[in-house]
Amino acid sequence: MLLWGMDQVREWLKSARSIAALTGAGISAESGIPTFRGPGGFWRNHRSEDLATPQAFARDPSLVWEWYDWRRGLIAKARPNAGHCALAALELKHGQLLLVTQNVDGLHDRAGSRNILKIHGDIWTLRCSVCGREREDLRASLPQLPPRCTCGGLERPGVVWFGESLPQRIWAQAEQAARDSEIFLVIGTSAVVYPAAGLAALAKSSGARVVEINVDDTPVSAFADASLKGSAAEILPRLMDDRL
Ligand code: BV8
Ligand code: ZN
Repeated sequence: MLLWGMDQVREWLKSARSIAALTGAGISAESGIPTFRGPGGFWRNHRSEDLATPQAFARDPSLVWEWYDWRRGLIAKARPNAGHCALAALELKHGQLLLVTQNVDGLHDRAGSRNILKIHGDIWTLRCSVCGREREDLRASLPQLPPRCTCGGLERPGVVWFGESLPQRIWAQAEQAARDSEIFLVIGTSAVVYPAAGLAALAKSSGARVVEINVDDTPVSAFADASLKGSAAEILPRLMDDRL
């Protein structure tokens, strides 16, 4: 299958009526946030996937909260990078960009993106595990771990854990965005976590051109129309730059 290069992708983006993008941990790597499966994918010898589960929280809520509090601290010190900013600029310029992110770090928001579907939730949201009350708490380090709700219930991070279903309405919008897209960008994701990883194939089977941006090959590389190898913070600004 013929693979297209940067220039062709830039042309596609200029003429596309609808663009959707799926992002993963790789887009935040250059902001100093460890990815899930890269070298930083471990915390105190725990696999991320073992800590991000309802079972781990039931077993040891303090340990799980120490991990999330550590991640919140890292993210609070981080800044959106050129990759996040390029997507925010594309949304502004194009108006029809829908951003589906697996990241819970909030860096797309801080970069100025607005049309964001957070299919795995948000680390800055806390939810009571008893009454379900949700609140936003932006303090980098929480005064009390685990935090408690006004009802006395344990609060948990407002993220989707492994074995938990994604928020239905947001997921339905993400699937529709994949179906409606003419260009579907797949940026910085290893494409192994489902159902998110299935969006690229859904876009492809709905007639979209799939463009992957990753430093490495992934299962999407096999059917992408363009697979641009390199870092998101380097490639995305160049794709958006019409002076080039
Ligand atoms: C569910 C929030 C219904 C929490 C996360 C079908 C087949 C197999 C398994 C399943 C299946 N369906 C369901 C499952 C189970 C499971 C799953 O997919 N397991 C995997 C591990 C096999 N899925 C679920 O449990 C989902 N729920 O299906 O509910 C149900 C329920 C029960 C049973 C059946 C069905 C819920 C999944 C969501 C979990 N929550 N995050 C938190 O963040 O703490 S997932 C989390 O991990 C992230 O959000 C993200 O989605 C994923 C990590 O993946 P990536 O973001 O891609 O990051 P990764 O480190 O892997 O890769 C980084 C990539 O970037 C690499 O490719 C690298 O090369 C690249 N890169 C690095 N640097 C750069 C770069 N690219 C560009 N520039 C750079 N600079
Ligand atoms: Zn409560």
